[in-house]
Amino acid sequence: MVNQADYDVIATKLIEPWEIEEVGESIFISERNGSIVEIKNNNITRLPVLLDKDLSSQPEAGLLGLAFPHNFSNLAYAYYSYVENNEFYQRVVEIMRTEERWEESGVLIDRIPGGQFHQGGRIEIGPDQKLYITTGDATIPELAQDPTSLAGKIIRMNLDATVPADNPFPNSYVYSLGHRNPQGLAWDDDGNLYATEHGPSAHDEINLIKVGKNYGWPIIIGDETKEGMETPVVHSQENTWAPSGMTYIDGGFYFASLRGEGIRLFNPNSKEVTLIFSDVGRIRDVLATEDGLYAITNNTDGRGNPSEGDDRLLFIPRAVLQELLSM
Ligand SMILES: [Ca+2]
Ligand SMILES: [Ca+2]
Repeated sequence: MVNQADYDVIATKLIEPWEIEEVGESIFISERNGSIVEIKNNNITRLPVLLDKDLSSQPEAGLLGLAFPHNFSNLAYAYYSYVENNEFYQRVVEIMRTEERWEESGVLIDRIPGGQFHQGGRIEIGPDQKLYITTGDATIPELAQDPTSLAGKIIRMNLDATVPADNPFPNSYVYSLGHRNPQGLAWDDDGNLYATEHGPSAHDEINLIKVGKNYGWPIIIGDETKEGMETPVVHSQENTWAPSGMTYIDGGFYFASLRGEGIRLFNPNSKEVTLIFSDVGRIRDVLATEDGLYAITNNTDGRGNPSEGDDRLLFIPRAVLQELLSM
């Protein structure tokens, strides 16, 4: 376990933070109410994001995923939930930074189904420079098995919003299907993609995502098997992790846990999952950098018990992680 003395508090009073990104000297954090916080050389600035649609305040919704191209100057990508004619949707957009704010400047994909719960919302640029997006089943489980629906999928697109020529289904963004509510994506050094997924009452999953495969929801859960469907690499059995963001460094996958309060380490060789950090409440996202592991708590969205200074950005040095891995 990481001890109290082994981590630092980098920022406090974040408001419903969702995702962490690092660009150059800056750490960016999305906040579900529609802001982006930047932390640079101990300075914290918060800019509003001007969006073309009315941000949804449904549970688990709002301004969610963020991704930055490697040549970032002022254009990035974001995933957000919105309301239109009393229907809930999500879209992935390009956002542009100006002096005073961020502004929506283009739409990459629209009308991803939203619902009462299960909005997905993690977006990451993969080692192949494609944009990967997790979507939830929007609380309509059968949509996850419908290859024509964008709900309950992992989606893959080019950064110009076209469909990659090597996607598994012709003219489709769908990369894998049969997901309930995946909220974490990370690649190992060999380019293997793993995803976390919220299961139905426990049975939370870590899946090795292979192109075009079906991950079973709502037909199989836990250890169940079925022809043509993938069983998770590991799942939480009768326990609850409520896994959200995931990251990879030095041979280990680290993932945030909400109801299972803390950070867990998934070892892809042993397939073991170990709680390595706790006692700060719910954790929404983690990000590994050259220096170590950043994590954001998630205690201010009504489902947690906020402590003084919540929500907070925490940092665990890489040497502390390496010591854990060697044990
Ligand atoms: Ca991201
Ligand atoms: Ca599954």
